[in-house]
Amino acid sequence: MSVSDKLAEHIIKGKIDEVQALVQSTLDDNMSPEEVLAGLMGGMEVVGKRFADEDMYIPEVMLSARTMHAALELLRPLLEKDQKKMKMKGRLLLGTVEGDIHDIGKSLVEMMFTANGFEVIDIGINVSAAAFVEAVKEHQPDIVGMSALLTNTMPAMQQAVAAIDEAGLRKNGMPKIIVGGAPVTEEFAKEIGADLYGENALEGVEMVKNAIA
Ligand code: B12
Repeated sequence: MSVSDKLAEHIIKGKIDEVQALVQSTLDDNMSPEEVLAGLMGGMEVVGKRFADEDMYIPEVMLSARTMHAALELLRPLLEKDQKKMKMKGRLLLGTVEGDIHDIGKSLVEMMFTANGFEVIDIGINVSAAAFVEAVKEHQPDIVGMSALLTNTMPAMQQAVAAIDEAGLRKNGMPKIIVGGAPVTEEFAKEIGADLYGENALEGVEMVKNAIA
């Protein structure tokens, strides 16, 4: 079994200690953090499929999610290591929208933006439209990022975008609003008045870099 497959298997089986030990040893063996991440993501993909097929249930999926977070924490310092040398590119305010508690994708977005020289303010999960508005007032971000993983929380994303506009907080095209998450599409992003859409965390970084360059 390849190292990537073993990493994936630990995620699927929710083996926190084992995944941390393996991540550490593969990094010590000079496997790149990006390759390790790809192996871990492979595991989450299988979890997603098994969940959909009712081959895995919520408690097991939660354990896999916790395992993924534990593994990501080990990658964080490596992915973010060059960040201090960079001039800050902008401030991203990031949250998962109201009704939604999925946060693994958001964590990746947070890490990728930090790794690329952005300051990230993560306001967590289940963030209401009003809480987004308050946070925009408080932190004055250059970019607002919203994540939604459930089809039925996509309207909350629309409400958050509308609330920011209604509060008069998006003037002259700033802050840029970027949305993402498995059910979100570029078309939906346009429809709700978001500026940008990223299919994944890295694409999100590229979209934002181009938009605020
Ligand atoms: C893990 C998981 C859970 C965990 C979450 C734990 C946690 N801490 O996050 C738990 C068990 C709690 C959970 C609960 C539920 N879940 Co769930 N869950 C998943 C699962 C298996 C994986 C999600 C994940 O972490 N993927 C890995 C990450 C890396 O991917 P990602 O989040 O998509 O992020 C990537 C991109 O989307 C993007 N991205 C994400 N956000 C953003 C934001 C920006 C700005 C940008 C640019 C990019 C971006 O970048 C990331 C990659 O780089 C998915 C299956 C799937 N295929 O997605 C189901 C899934 C999302 N869940 C689902 C459901 C139905 C539920 C529940 C309603 C189940 C229930 N009956 O209670 C509850 C809802 C709870 C709630 N209110 O939110 C459905 C949603 C169906 C739908 N379309 O509405 C899915 C698709 C499973 C399925 N096939 O049925 N879930």
